[in-house]
Amino acid sequence: MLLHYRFFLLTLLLIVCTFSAAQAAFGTNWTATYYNCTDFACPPVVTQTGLDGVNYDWGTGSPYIGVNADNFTIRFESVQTFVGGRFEFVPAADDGMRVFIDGALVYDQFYGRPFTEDRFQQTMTAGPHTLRVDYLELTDLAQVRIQWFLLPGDATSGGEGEAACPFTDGRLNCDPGASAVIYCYAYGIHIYGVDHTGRGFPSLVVTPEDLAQAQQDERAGKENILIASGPSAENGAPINLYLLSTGELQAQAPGPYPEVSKPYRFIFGDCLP
Ligand SMILES: [Ca+2]
Repeated sequence: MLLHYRFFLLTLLLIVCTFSAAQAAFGTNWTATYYNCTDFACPPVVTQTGLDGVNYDWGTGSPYIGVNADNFTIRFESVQTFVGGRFEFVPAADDGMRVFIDGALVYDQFYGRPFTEDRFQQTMTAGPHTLRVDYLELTDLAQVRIQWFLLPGDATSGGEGEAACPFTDGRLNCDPGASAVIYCYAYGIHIYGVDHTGRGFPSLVVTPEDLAQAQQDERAGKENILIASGPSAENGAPINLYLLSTGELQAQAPGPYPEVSKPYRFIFGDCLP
């Protein structure tokens, strides 16, 4: 049934938006383990599981029952699935933090300091990666956050209205100025909204099951079927992926200036198994 979709053209209708980036949780199913010491060399007080994102501001208070208001540490751990590409990570903390990706230390500012937001870049292969964030609070205010954004890929060829863009590590559209980028994998399609600074923001994941359901709806006579929806990078408004009655897929990012929308067409083969 899915084979039918291998030959669809993917048309993107990309509309420029002008608002500030939306906040969102970065990563799912985080585990947080709390310690009443500043070096993790003491028994843990408590462990939380199933947390969405690492984004906390405790002020001068305790982060959890039984945990100190000062001189504590928290170890956040999770496994996140990335699309392949170069990412910018944005760690921020009062006091300090360090970050490990797949066990390798990639950011180390684990010391007393006022709130500081930093940035570092990391190339991620497609698939699951382990993330670990060690957070340190000494005195006064306590805050920790980590975010990551897909950076624009290397453009090679292709253009507006053409299907000439080759796959690059799964990426379908290769226009560095596009307001969304599409990655295509055996386990589904990932669409990232791109904000005005060029950072990619996870928008929606379209699974083979989503596409199969859309095909069922198409056979039932429905038209312009909404397959999936997710937040845009610019203003959090949804990026919608539709199955059109023409058999094309179309992504729409709603915005105030439809006259500047740019259509892109892609051969949708190679996308699904
Ligand atoms: Ca502090």
